[in-house]
Amino acid sequence: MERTLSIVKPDGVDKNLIGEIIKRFEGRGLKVIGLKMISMDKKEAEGFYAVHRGKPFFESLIVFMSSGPCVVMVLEGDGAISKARELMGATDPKKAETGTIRQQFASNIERNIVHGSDAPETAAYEIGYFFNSLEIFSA
Ligand code: IDP
Ligand code: MG
Repeated sequence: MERTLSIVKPDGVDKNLIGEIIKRFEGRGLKVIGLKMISMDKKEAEGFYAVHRGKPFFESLIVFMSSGPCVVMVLEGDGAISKARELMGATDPKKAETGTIRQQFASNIERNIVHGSDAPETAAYEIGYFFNSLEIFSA
């Protein structure tokens, strides 16, 4: 069993894609074991994306991620990290496989609808960033 942190980003919430995205994760056999809507200020978004500090797209990414509410969720299942990322598609929607969330719905490489952790260590950090143990419901 593995856990991953996913976010429906502000553009995904704005486009009414919360249900669509959760449906795809659940349809792939991933269990939603934590879920909430939040709104990050710039400091909170910077903390979440700290690994990207210094990159050319960092400032713009922080403005975007703090521009409106997000839905954050913890998903659990075998291979949860790679399954979620497969469903999301590549970071750049132009390079994302047909039928993936980003290929179908994303506007551009920044406004790409959804986040998913990329490794067990980052998943642990990202889950702990938004959820405490009382907010996660594992079988
Ligand atoms: P990922 O979300 O597919 O894991 P990362 O490389 O971790 O991609 O980048 C984090 C987020 O930063 C992306 O989802 C996207 O919103 C934004 N981003 C990444 N690369 C670029 C870029 O080259 N231009 C603008 N935004 C970017
Ligand atoms: Mg990433």
